[in-house]
Amino acid sequence: MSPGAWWEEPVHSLERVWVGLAFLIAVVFFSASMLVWHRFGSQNVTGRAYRVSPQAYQAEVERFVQRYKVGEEGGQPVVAPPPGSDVYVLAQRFRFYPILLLKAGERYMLHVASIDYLHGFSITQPHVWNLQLYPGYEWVVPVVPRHPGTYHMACNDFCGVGHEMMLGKIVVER
Ligand SMILES: [Cu+2]
Repeated sequence: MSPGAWWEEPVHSLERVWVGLAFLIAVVFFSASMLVWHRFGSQNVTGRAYRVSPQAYQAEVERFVQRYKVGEEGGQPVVAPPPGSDVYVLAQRFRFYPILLLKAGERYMLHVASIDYLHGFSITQPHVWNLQLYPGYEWVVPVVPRHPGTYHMACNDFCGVGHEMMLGKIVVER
């Protein structure tokens, strides 16, 4: 070892301890964020998207509405699907269709698609359901609406004159 070459000295045992501790903390935080937070956190929902034609999707939504319709509100059907089932929302300029009536704490498979242009589907609090609806693709997202209340999803992708009035409704009952 040449004189003054500190970098060639062996690592001190305390330094090994500190490196080990830092590594352990990194592992703990990584696990907490990737495993625990993903399971219990209130971040945005995740799902899969499949190719679908506007006609096929519209027909599917219509079947869903006919099957579980329980009423009407402002010219829109109110649909109450059973817990555990597939539920459908269709987006088009400038509305979301139909109105959903869901049970708090139950799991649903939420299908959402646009049948014309690019739209957004955004509920922010307390459920974070934020999806971009690219025409030709159908989102299938497992959701559990935990909090009873009335929620309005807004279109958050500008889609033309009338975009600002594009609001849908989901009612979550106890
Ligand atoms: Cu829109």
